[in-house]
Amino acid sequence: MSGADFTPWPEDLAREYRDRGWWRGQTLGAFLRELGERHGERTALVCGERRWSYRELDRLADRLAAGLFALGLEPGERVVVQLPNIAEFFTVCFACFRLGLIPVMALPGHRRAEISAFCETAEASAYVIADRHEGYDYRNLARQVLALAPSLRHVIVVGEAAEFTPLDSLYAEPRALPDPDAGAIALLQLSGGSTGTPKLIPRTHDDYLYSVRASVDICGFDADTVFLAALPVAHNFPLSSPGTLGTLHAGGRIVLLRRPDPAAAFAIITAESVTHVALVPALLLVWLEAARGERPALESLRLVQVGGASLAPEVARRVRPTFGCALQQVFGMAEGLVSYTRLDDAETVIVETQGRPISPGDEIRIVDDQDRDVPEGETGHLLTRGPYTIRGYWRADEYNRRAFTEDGFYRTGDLVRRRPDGNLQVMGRAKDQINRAGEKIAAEEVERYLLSHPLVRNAALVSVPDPWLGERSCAFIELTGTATELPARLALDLKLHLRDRCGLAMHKIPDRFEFVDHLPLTAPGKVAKNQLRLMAGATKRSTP
Ligand code: OOB
Repeated sequence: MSGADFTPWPEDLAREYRDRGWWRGQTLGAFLRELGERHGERTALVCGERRWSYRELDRLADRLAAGLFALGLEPGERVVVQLPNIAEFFTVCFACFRLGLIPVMALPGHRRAEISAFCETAEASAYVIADRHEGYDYRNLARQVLALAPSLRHVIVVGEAAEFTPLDSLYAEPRALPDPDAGAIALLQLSGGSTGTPKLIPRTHDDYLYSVRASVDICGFDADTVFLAALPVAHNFPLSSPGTLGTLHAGGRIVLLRRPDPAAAFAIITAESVTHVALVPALLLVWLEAARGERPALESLRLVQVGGASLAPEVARRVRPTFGCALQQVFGMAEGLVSYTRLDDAETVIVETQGRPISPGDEIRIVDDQDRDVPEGETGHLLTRGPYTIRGYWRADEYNRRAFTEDGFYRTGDLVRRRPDGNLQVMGRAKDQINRAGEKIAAEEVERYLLSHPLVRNAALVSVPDPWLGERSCAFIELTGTATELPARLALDLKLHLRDRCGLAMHKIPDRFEFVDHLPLTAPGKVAKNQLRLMAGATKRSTP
């Protein structure tokens, strides 16, 4: 693999991480093998009516790895995996890990723009989808993506495959396959990003498994854990913090939820005696609201983890009385660093802070705009490096020079302060991103697509506070002289442009449009986004 695919940790640090037992030289494929042997007939996974034991999961991964090998896919090749919360997500990922194929963790909401960008950046050889999910036909998406991604040789479908390869046809007689190198890339996570094109995050077997094992210890997952996967399983939080992989490591049981609406969630929590669940604040709010008045019988719940976006203390305080269980705040990023409040922390710490990093090897710096450390307790930019934080994005040499310091610290783009008790508090964000219900939107990406509309001369996307989603997006548009339509008509036209012509995921379509004669500029001539945020807060909505 070329140096640009993956920036390695310096050799002396890598040695230290191994010496301290953090990196154990185990691949994710071997991890499942060990679990299959240790937990055999215990239930690993519940998906609707299906219940798979650890042994079955292990065996299915072997059979699918053999089938992918027979298709001609070779170690190191990339596979874009876009599946809802179904059991096949795990057979596909573990089959990839066994074979040394690298899954790219796409989310169900991604559409042509995102998937074709992942295929192009990763030079993906295969794309795995479900036939339909939530009324959307992914085979149509695959047809569009195929036309744009010359590297794609296979589209593999869970369910009705149409002209593509049915996943079920690939289960073959297991064959001996060489175990990949544990220091190699296991998977490519997606960055929330702040640039025009999505960035891919190379995570190695060694570093990813370390974060999973250490998270299990911190979060108290054990063989009695029944983890409800309510968020999209490919996301780093429900996958590894400790998430589904942590549940497997602990010998517990994963329960997959296809749609996280509270009625379905509460029913399955009761039916399966769910003990742990990971939520984003927006989803927590919906669940809290649904549980209002009549407290649902959720006696089995022991821990609700909340992360991905800022959780207001007044909302955090409602968790214990409403659900009768503990809360844990999780501040993490797909690039690596994860910070947890601890289970035995005082209630005020759990409610008011985002906790402490996983590892003694996590290095944290809080700095000003010139990269100088701010005085203890003050707010600054969070920089981090450590045994499970990447040193560079996948094939992004130029961007890496900005996103990392010379000595390898990742610039998170988050503004934090550290309290005297050592707990971090997220105070805001310096990166040009909108955090909409935990889904990250890179402003520049949406602006680029808006600018491709013939009536748009300039565009800027900013966040607006929202009581339910945390943040909504508002697009400020400077029109070319020729536009004569009414604002509502123009807004609709722009939405359709983004969705249909650009093929952008729905969560990136601006929630609101404002049309202005001129975008305000700062002295150096950049769009004054702070001013736009104030304007967005002050103006009434011009379009529904
Ligand atoms: C998680 O990962 P990503 O990659 O989707 O997003 C990372 C960003 C952080 O840099 C921060 O801006 C924001 O999401 N964030 C939070 C937060 N947790 C994440 N902002 C405020 N409070 C929090 N608790 O979102 C992620 C990955 C692993 C575990 C948990 C979350």
